[in-house]
Amino acid sequence: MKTKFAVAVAAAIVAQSASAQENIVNVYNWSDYIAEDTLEKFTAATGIEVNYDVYDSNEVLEAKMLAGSSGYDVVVPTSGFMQRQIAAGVYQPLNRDLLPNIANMDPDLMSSAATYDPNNEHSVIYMWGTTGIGYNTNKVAEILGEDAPTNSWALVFDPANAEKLAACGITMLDAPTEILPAAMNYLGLDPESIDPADFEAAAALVMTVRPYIRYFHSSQYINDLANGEVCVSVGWSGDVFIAQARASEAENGVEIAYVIPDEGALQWFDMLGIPADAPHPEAAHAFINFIMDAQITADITNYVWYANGNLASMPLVEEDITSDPGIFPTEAAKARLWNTVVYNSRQDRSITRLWTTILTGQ
Ligand code: SPD
Repeated sequence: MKTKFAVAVAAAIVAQSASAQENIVNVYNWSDYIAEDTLEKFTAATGIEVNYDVYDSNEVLEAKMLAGSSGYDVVVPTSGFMQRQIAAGVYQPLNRDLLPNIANMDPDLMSSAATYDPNNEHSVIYMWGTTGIGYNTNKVAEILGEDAPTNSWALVFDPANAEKLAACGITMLDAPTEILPAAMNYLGLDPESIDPADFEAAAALVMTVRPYIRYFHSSQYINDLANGEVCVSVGWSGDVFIAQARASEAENGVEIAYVIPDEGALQWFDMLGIPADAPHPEAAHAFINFIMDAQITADITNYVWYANGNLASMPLVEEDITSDPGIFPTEAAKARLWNTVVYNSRQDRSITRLWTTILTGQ
């Protein structure tokens, strides 16, 4: 037994030092969420090669994290999801000695994020944003008139509007923990409610507009909005602005706007974390430290149109981004934002069950 154990330990040490010698970092991030040259610049600065994969759903990331042995060194969960993954032991504490650029982070935003990760022990903010409505200004005005309720969730949750907009294409994120709270908010319920009756009421509302929704998907809408294939998307702030920029580059006459509805919207933080079993933790720290460089973060915000948590980067962010209330909400809008809720497994099962019914339309 002793010999077998010794052999296993020796093999583990060899494997560990082999992987430590690999100058690689395996990064798993949201799609459309990094500047064109960030990875190249990281490799040039550190000599570390990056393997980069993307996802567009917290549920997909969570399944991989909870299964373990993902092989990823850096991942980017949203705060509420991250909290329960931390509780499940999925992330390792960050070594701040390896993260000198953490001094660039905005203390107020980091303290908001600490609600989900006390003392920011396992994570730092990557980007943050809101979940609101992207729409094709001309098509919506053509169909609903100049008085279209573009500042309200009624645009998508009132069946009379949704029915009229169905032909030009309504889409929603495939993100139950974002769509159901928005529906609760529209119904006058607390969007942070964990009452199963409120989940049911929200799902029932979504079912009333379900026949008019072209699809539920969390990344396809960027190009579809940009090329006029769809006209209204419940989507993430930066992604709608990316659609706007793509339409403008294409000079196709499509004009896209993003709105945080007057009733309010979800505000979320996407966090950089290192899985407990990351094969290259030092390279992971080097990557996170590099991202927290003021210029690097500013370059990302300037490219993906998401707000970041890096105070030192703000003077380097383009003025048309810092002054856009869809990206940096006004104080009045901020007062109407709600937060991601950390659902327990029972609540999560009930949400998943309702969402399956919505997706299948039955
Ligand atoms: N294209 C990048 C999208 C990032 C969205 N983050 C998810 C936030 C979930 N609340």
